[in-house]
Amino acid sequence: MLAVAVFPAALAHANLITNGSFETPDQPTGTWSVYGSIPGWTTTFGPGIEIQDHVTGLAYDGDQFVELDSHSHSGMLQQVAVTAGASYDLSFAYSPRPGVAATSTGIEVWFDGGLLDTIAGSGIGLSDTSWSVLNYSVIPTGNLVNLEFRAVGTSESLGGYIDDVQLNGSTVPVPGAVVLGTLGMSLVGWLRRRQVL
Ligand SMILES: [Ca+2]
Ligand SMILES: [Ca+2]
Repeated sequence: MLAVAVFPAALAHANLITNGSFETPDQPTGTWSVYGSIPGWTTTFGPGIEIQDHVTGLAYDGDQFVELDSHSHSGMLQQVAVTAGASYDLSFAYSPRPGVAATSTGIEVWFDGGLLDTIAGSGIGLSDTSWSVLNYSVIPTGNLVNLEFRAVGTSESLGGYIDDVQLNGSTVPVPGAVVLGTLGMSLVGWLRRRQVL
């Protein structure tokens, strides 16, 4: 019984997202490409997943990140094995593309079939990326959950950037949690510790 008690605690800190930093496939430095799929992620609509490596701004983690307004608006999805009803911390880094207005840098975050958040920061006046880390507390309803990012706003091949996507088991109980049933989503007291706008 001791092993049962200890093992889940160790697992709770493991990031469940595959290739959340978008470091594979290895994109040559100074180049970008649009992919139909990459390890861990598949295209849900649009021309595909753009990976940049030192093209227009530095990554938050490692060398590479994703811009989902690739040739035009696209979406990408990862299915993650989780425990239904357990609490998880979802986080990722977001930056507007330098020089691009907030009307064109929107990113929607969909979790468990529901819209979790919409983010759009202004890149006007930026000479490099300006990353913000966003955090949410989520409770999946099933044992296989969909996490999807979608480009929104003006579709013209310039948009918001994402990097370092993580889903970690939460060890912190959520007091007074209210489960929202809309759109089949269970979302408990999502937290945004830093506003982008
Ligand atoms: Ca990265
Ligand atoms: Ca755009």
